[in-house]
Amino acid sequence: MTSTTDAIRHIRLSSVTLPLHTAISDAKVFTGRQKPMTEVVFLFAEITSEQGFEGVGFSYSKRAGGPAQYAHAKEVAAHAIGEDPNDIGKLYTKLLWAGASVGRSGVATQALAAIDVALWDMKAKRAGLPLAKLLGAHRDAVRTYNTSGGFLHASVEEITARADEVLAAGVGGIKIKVGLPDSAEDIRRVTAVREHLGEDVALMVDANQQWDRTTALRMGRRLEEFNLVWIEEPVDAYDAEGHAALADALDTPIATGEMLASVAEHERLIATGACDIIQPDAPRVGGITQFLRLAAFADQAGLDLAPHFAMEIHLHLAAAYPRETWVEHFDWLDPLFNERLEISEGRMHVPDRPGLGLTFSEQSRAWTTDAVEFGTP
Ligand code: SMN
Ligand code: MG
Repeated sequence: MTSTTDAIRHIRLSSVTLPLHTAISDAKVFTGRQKPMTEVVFLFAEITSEQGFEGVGFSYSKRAGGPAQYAHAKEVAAHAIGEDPNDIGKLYTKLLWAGASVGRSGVATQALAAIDVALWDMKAKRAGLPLAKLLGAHRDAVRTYNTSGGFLHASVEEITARADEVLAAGVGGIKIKVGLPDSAEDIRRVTAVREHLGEDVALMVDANQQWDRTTALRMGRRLEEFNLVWIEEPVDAYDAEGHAALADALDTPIATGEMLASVAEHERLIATGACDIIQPDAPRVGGITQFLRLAAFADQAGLDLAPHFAMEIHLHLAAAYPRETWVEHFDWLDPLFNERLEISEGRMHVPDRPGLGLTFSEQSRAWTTDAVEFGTP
């Protein structure tokens, strides 16, 4: 009879830079607030226990923050060596206090997210279950929509061509970016894409915080005719009251949350009735332990859930949410993993493999810029 307790023997942290094929632009770029995005920096965590169980996890940052997440994780990871990997809440708290001086949100907890995800991956593998089933799945497949083809640097022709490809591959919806300096051009693009897709394909738009409240209301009213699944981040991510006013004024559902860096920041969004659909990002809020707390708040408030990015993690979390959800399809991360997620009939299918069902690829090793190890291999 093996002991019911185990111990963390070894942790490997690595910083991995994923290059993007094309420089990516959303509204924040077209209004000069950000440069086009050419890469995403990942913090990988790989954990091994005394009993030989393994867990993998990741966190990430775009444009800046990746090195900081890696640096912070390096400073606190050693405190997990020797601890029982099943005590995920205890470990999150221990590492949080090890770095308490830098707070309980943002980089401080995004650094912990990679370790937290790896511990949940290990726990599900120990149970021989896909993570979604360990958490108590409500479904084996989650509605999925594609974003990676709908950015503002792409022409309408490129967007519709990519949409045809992903819809043929089984994706169930398309999200395109809006928030151009010329709102008439936004409407032209949305009109053209809706006409191309027809009325039966789910279509969402994402303004990436571009509009002020007045512009957002005017654009929201213009967009009502397109029967959109949601309008995403119409105003500043932290303007909960502004989002709430739009949610009250418009028929089209309002979605937001991706930029918020803690559960506490999302709680305020929920308390003000800021959205119909909440879009948390597990790596961004501190990992799966924090995401599950947040999902419980959202469910209690009657919100729909559509987690942001990181489909490899969020597919499991969305499958375990009581209400029908959406998971966001990006093909960007595919080269990092040996496995591919199965998509068909508008849905992404929870892998029938223990844990997240992922292993890091040789390509991810080639894109590794630094690595450090703790404990004994
Ligand atoms: C997004 C994702 C990735 C890069 C830029 C913007 C985004 C989304 O806002 O909703 O996917
Ligand atoms: Mg978005």
